[in-house]
Amino acid sequence: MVVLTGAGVSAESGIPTFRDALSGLWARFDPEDLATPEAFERDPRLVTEWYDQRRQNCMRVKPNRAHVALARLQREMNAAGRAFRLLTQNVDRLHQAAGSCDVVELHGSIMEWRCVSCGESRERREPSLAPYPSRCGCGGLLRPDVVWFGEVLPESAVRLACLALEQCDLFISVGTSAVVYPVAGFAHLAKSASARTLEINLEPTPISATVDWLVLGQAGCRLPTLLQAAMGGEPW
Ligand code: BJW
Repeated sequence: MVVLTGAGVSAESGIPTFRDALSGLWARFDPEDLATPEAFERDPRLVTEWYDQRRQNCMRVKPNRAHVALARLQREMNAAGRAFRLLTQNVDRLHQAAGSCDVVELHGSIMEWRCVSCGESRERREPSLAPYPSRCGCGGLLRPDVVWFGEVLPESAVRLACLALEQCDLFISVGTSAVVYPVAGFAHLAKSASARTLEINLEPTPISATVDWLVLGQAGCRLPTLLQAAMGGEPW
């Protein structure tokens, strides 16, 4: 089983999505100004401050019922000797906070910051990375270890994702608009491997017409309900 998550899974924890019309980050900020290597080169102060505010928000919030259900699903699948892989585009580390293991972070993590000079990358849990632009001990500029537009995804993450997709017989896409490539192509890859496909989202997306089952609604409500019906046991 392969589960792919996007920003919608963390929305109920209080992390804004990107493309939701009213509350999405891209409704208020231009990604060209903040989420590209060119933006960082142009204005590292603006970019690091914006990402540090978001990092601080990620440290304040808690996993929701969708994160918790996915962590339990992994435990139950593993206990039954079945392979399970969680792929996420989310940078907030809430899956790990809920107890998920070996999460494949396709777009990196906002909790990790990398020095553009010495290359050191590590988790930053300090209350603030001010003054901006944030700097490494070596004096080089720090950047969040996330994947910006035009950058390639981490090779190891893509390799693990492709391996899981080639072998998967059930693919579940939750809370992603399925517009950002290459990840938007994963449902298609799963189908090519003859997997059955399920999508959970508030609204239809570009992959909705091709999935076997589309469930409309909030991930924090729909996922536990579906998993309770499929797996039984204590309420999810
Ligand atoms: C709920 C809910 C609830 C809400 N319950 N649901 C091929 C074709 C076309 C374009 C390209 C292509 N290949 C490459 C590109 C360019 C580009 C791209 O895809 N652009 C498209 C936008 C057109 N891709 C790239 O640049 C990628 N790199 C790459 O391909 O390298 C190779 C290459 C390089 C150069 C040239 C050619 C090839 C890198 C992409 C990096 C994306 N980075 C970001 C920012 C990360 C850092 C940060 O956090 O700031 O990643 S952008 C942003 O989008 C973030 C997300 O991970 C990603 C996906 O968003 P997601 O998770 O789907 O969120 P939303 O907001 O879009 O959707 C939320 C969904 O949840 C909605 O559907 C809601 O309905 C739903 N929802 N509440 C359930 N409670």
